Amino acid sequence: FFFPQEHTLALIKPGAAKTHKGKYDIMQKVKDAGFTISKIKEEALTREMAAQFYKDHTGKPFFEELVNCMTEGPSVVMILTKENAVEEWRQLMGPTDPKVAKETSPESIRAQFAQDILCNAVHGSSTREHALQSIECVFGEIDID
Ligand code: DGI
Repeated sequence: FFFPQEHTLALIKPGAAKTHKGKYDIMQKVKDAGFTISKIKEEALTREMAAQFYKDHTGKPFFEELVNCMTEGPSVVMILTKENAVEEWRQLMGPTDPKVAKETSPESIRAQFAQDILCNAVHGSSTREHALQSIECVFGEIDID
């Protein structure tokens, strides 16, 4: 059988990446869920990069705080590869609000690792198009299998 592989950009936000448990337990969950980590690096996002990730939220009341939260320290940035990776990574992340995540998806990363709705442990691209743009923004133009 041939399953077409898809790539997504996944990120462990600074608040979670600064703790050993946050970083390594989240990466273990990624592997247990069957994703291949095609690229990984630890890097502090610039405000421009954070604004690009969240361009759909430009102008919202929480936008500045969101950019602050994303740039307060190093993030772990990964390209994850799997069939249907964009959607499956979002499922593994769980709902944006950790209170909702704990109620509806207790196995999700946000249920287990999020501090609050803004510093909610992880980020993932919402569409294939956003994934390609964010991958290029962080890793430049690269070839991935
Ligand atoms: O893709 P998600 O991270 O699940 O959610 P999103 O793309 O709708 O929002 C991006 C980030 O913006 C999210 O991780 C946290 C923040 N955010 C979204 N909705 C709210 C919010 N922050 C606050 N304070 N209130 C919100 O309603």
